[in-house]
Amino acid sequence: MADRIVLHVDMDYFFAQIEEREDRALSGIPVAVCIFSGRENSLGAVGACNYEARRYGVKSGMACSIAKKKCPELRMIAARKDHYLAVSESVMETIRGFSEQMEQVSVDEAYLDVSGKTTYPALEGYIGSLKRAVLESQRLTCSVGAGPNKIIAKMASSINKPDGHMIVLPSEVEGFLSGKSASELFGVGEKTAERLDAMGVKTVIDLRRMSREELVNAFGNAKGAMLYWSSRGIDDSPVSPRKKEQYGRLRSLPRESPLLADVKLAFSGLPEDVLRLLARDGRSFRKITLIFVLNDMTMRTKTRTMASPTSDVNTLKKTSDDMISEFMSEGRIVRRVGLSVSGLSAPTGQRTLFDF
Ligand code: TTP
Ligand code: MG
Ligand code: MG
Repeated sequence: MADRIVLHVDMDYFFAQIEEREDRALSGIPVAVCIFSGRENSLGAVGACNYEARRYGVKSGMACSIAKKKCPELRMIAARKDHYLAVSESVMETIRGFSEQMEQVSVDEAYLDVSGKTTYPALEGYIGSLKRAVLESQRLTCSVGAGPNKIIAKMASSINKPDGHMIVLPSEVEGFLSGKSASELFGVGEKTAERLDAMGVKTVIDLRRMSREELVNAFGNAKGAMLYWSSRGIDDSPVSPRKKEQYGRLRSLPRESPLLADVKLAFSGLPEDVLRLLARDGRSFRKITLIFVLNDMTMRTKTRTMASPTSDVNTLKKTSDDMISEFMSEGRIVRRVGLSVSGLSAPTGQRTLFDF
């Protein structure tokens, strides 16, 4: 079988980069997006921070109070989760254009199997086009790792971050892994790394000296086998598309406009389009998100959650209409408008508008 080509795409400092994109005053200064647990008086934790903040030792997961101590001039911004999810959806749509064999694995990363789309000699150019497409359509940078399987692609994508890429050819896999410590190997978390360390296994090369039986005895069947194969760079797990978590569509206005009527006209038909996709997969939704791209290319979102799941077109049209009117009353100039539904479940009733 010919070698596969798998890409792992990961957005750079994702939540913080979105904030930076939408507020020019943030570029060049240390920025962190803080996530609050929702409990009253709870102290937030850093969800994302830009590379300027990282120079001061600020990291994801760190308490915001500690981050502020490490970097007193840190600009802290409260997370806008729904907005990041809407941006994530647009990013994933762009990436999907490079291969339908795509598996989204988190809000900001996805694997793509591009074996039929390009070749190793042409891969540099292919990755360049993908990165350019994301930059041009979203004004965001990402980093890409490429190799013959998911493990190698994932490990490669973080090496030249931010806005970088790394290709590991099939012939280079062995050398690529040989320089790594065991804790850098995909699938080795903190606990596993500690246990390996206690067994005298510090590097991937040490790990390769362990027999499969020894690893299975220490870590159980699944994990033991995984460590055995991944230390050799072998992984045949497929890139498998998952069921969608949201359905959406965006549309451009013929020209940017401050008028409610123009936005409503551009929006017309979107609820039917989105529900048709939903009905095809036999699902219903609870959450409606409207997306507005403004004249300065910044993006705004509005979200409303229904009391119960629905797939009714009139409910979706009426609610969206109210949300658009509310948004346009704030005096915005809009270039693109979009709709996305999420909070998906199986359908509530048998008949919908699309059952004919
Ligand atoms: P990551 O891809 O892990 O990190 P990142 O995109 O911020 O930075 P990098 O350039 O190193 O890829 O996570 C993606 C987003 O997920 C991140 O922007 C915010 C969110 N997140 C949290 O909310 N909490 C966390 O602890 C982590 C790790 C991420
Ligand atoms: Mg990222
Ligand atoms: Mg990520």
